[in-house]
Amino acid sequence: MKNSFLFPIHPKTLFNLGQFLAAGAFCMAAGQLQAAPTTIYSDDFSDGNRDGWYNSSASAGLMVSGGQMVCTDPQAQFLLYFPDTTLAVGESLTISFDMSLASVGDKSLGLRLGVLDSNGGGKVSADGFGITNAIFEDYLGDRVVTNAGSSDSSGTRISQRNTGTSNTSPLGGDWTEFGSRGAGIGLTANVSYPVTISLSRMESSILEVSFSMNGVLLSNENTSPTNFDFDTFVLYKDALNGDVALDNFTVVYNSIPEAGDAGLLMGVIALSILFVRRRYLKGSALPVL
Ligand SMILES: [Ca+2]
Ligand SMILES: [Ca+2]
Ligand SMILES: [Ca+2]
Repeated sequence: MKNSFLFPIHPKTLFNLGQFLAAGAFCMAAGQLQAAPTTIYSDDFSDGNRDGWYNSSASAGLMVSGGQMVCTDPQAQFLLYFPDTTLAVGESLTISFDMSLASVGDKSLGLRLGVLDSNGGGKVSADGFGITNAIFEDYLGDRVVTNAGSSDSSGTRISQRNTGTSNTSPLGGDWTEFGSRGAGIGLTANVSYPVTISLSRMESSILEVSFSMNGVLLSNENTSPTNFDFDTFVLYKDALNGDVALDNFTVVYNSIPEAGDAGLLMGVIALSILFVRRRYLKGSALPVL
């Protein structure tokens, strides 16, 4: 066979391989348009443990009971740290869970949900950290505040957290609002509601925050976001509401695969093979590498 020593693979085989790699490069490039969901935290509390959750009050106030996590503190605040996740353009983070209240109070801003970033600051590592704690001063992120009841002029609001020495409550303090509706969410006691909070980086400087619960959907764009990375979820409820129970808690990162480099490499290999095949079929000498 011609050039069998220098060219042990038949050129037609290489041509087919070149086509295959070119197709692979195209598919990987196209794959960049598709976000791939990865669950980075999940707990249905069936194991009896509240892994990773910390309570602002004494440990006994936050327990796993009946396959749910229940907080019996009148003024409840508890948090979870999940893997620090930075959103690129096109990526999103979705936090989903089921939530119920043993009784529903008509309290302005009486239910608060935050998706924050510890921002290089400290992290709580034990229960009893309090409603305020200096460790939270530099936390960034977003919150939804609402009235678990329905009649409330303060309504439901989405805001971005500002840092500062006075900002020692993770869900109180200084916030910049970018979305609202003029009513609470009208929960019924002892009904389990699916809750979803999604943060989507639409453009380099646009973060869309969406909140869904009990038929209420609030979705607004923050056009001056101060951060795109998150590692903390925190929930606060006022004493006018009864015990709060969470279940089926998940944090899902919808990422865009970093396929650009691999796709480019495959494309270069494919073109090289096609070039070699063309030179070979013309009877030219193989390129010296
Ligand atoms: Ca668990
Ligand atoms: Ca459960
Ligand atoms: Ca971070």
